[in-house]
Amino acid sequence: MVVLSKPAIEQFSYIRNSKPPSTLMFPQIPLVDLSKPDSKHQIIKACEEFGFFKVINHGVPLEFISRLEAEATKFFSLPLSEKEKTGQPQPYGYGNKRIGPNGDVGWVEYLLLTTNQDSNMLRFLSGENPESFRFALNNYMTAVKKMACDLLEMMADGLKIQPRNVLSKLLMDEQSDSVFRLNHYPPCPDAHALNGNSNVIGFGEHTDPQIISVLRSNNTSGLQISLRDGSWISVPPDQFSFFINVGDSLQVMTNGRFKSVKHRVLTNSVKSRLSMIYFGGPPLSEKIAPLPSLMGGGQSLYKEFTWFEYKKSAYSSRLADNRLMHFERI
Ligand code: GA4
Repeated sequence: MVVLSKPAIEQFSYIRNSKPPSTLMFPQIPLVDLSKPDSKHQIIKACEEFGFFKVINHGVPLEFISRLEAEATKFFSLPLSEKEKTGQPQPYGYGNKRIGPNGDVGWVEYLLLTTNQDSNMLRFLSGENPESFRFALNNYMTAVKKMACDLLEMMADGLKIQPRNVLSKLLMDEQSDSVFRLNHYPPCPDAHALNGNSNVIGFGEHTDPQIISVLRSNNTSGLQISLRDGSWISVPPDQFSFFINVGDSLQVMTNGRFKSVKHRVLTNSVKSRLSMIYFGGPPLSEKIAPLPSLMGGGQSLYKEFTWFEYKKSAYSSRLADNRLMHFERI
């Protein structure tokens, strides 16, 4: 997967978009500076309008980021047979082109890990020095989880919900069903390159099922988000910042006030893209329902369900499916 040749690309022509995607560079992606006193209001606005924003002055040490990036690059440069020792993704492990269990494919290889201590996959990591990979992962995940919790507390404040840890406690719970993903998109030279983005799908359009996702990538473009009108905007890469997605569960907990954002990744025609994503999820037994103070005396837009039920249904869906539809009240 690391060295790509033209015939290899043609072999996987089924992950090509039939027509070049229509993309817009505007409007601007909301930017939240965590060092500013009004950042909680900016977060609320961004979650309502886009379900997506970029964070600067986040407090995650750059050393943790570059250390994990170096370890991930080393891992993806290993021979395929070594990477496969990590185990087939069921759903956790090393995956190549196949995403999920229902036939989705992309021009991507990845490592999908659970962050849950009980079933901690980090012990299966292969490579020359799994210990230093594990160390880098643990440092990075701890710092990013802390930032995700801070953001959720700022959201609770901005929404005037008490207690302020009502959302963050779900990620802090020992049983939190959070996931970590490293995605490597090898360069994909393509005749229809658009501003450095090719029209080959790296990771197809989808929303994230969890509460919040925290993404960091290297300086290679490819990520796009969908706006309400169905158009796609390219997110300029920024290796020093984080990008935050509202997940389906947070959409439900805010009774639709925050929108989970549809996004996708197009491959780059010349550069490799490497992204690291923390998906903050609740414990499996947690009921996912609108927070009472956000109902304003009105009805829940959703039927009641647990995270286990939602996850089970997600794993029988295709990537692009609208997973929340089955849980909406008519
Ligand atoms: C999308 C968000 C996360 O990457 C993920 C993905 C998961 C997987 O790759 O195993 C899913 C996808 C994601 C949603 C629908 C199902 C499950 C692939 C798929 C087709 C790890 C997650 O939690 O949901």
